[in-house]
Amino acid sequence: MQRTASLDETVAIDPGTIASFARNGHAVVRGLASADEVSQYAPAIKRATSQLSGDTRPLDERDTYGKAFIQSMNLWRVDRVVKEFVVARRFAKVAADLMGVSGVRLYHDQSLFKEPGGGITPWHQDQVYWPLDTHNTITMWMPLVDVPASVGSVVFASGSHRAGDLGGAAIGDNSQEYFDRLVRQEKLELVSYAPMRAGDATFHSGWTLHGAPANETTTMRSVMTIIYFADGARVGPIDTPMRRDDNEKWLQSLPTGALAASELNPLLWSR
Ligand SMILES: O=C(O)CCC(=O)C(=O)O
Repeated sequence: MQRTASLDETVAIDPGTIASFARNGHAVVRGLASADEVSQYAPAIKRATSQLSGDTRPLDERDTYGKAFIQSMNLWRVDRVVKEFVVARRFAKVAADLMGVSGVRLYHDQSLFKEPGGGITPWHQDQVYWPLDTHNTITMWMPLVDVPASVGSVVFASGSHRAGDLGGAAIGDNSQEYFDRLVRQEKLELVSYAPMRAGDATFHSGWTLHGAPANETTTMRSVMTIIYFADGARVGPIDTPMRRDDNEKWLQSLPTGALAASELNPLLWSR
């Protein structure tokens, strides 16, 4: 299909959204891509997701994390149409504007397809996985299909990013139990932006506590995400097996202290 969309055309984000992101650690930008633009990229994202998806077991043979979604990563490396979507200046500029930084690099992309009957996404904080020495990290989460309130769309704990590492460790049954208790004890405010239209996008900070309910519908919740960090950030401590694994996969094993700017981390937006 000849693509007419130009995801390099940028949009302005209103100051209220930027302030809300700083305060809460999450925000929504409705209509960041049009339905027409999404339809020009979704087929390639779906194909690459199938190509890269490792776990082909039926849902009932997977653990809690495995049931949450089909997860495929760095799709931009296998498909040039997906690459256009992932390196889009429009998305990267919003990421930079929300964090208030002058440039952003790619950490990695990932598609998260919550299957019909797929389970909860356990509570977690992304940055426990990331060996980056900055708090200026952000994920764009964009559904490729309309997501009604009955499908698992992300729930964010407002303000949780300000505390940094809350101690819940890796995503799974333990993090779910740990953070469920924390949410109740601390009476954290929970926010979801459902329902969402294809092309709406949420953004959350690397330390924002989040999870998602199960998908109790018969429709696949197809979502594409892009993770960015502030240009100039350095590789942080590689102090856990998870961070070692991430360092090898997304930062080409750069050592602690090096500029986080490997071949896999192109500069996607700079003022
Ligand atoms: O899509 C989901 O269910 C969870 C998303 C998520 O954890 C993330 O994008 O960091």
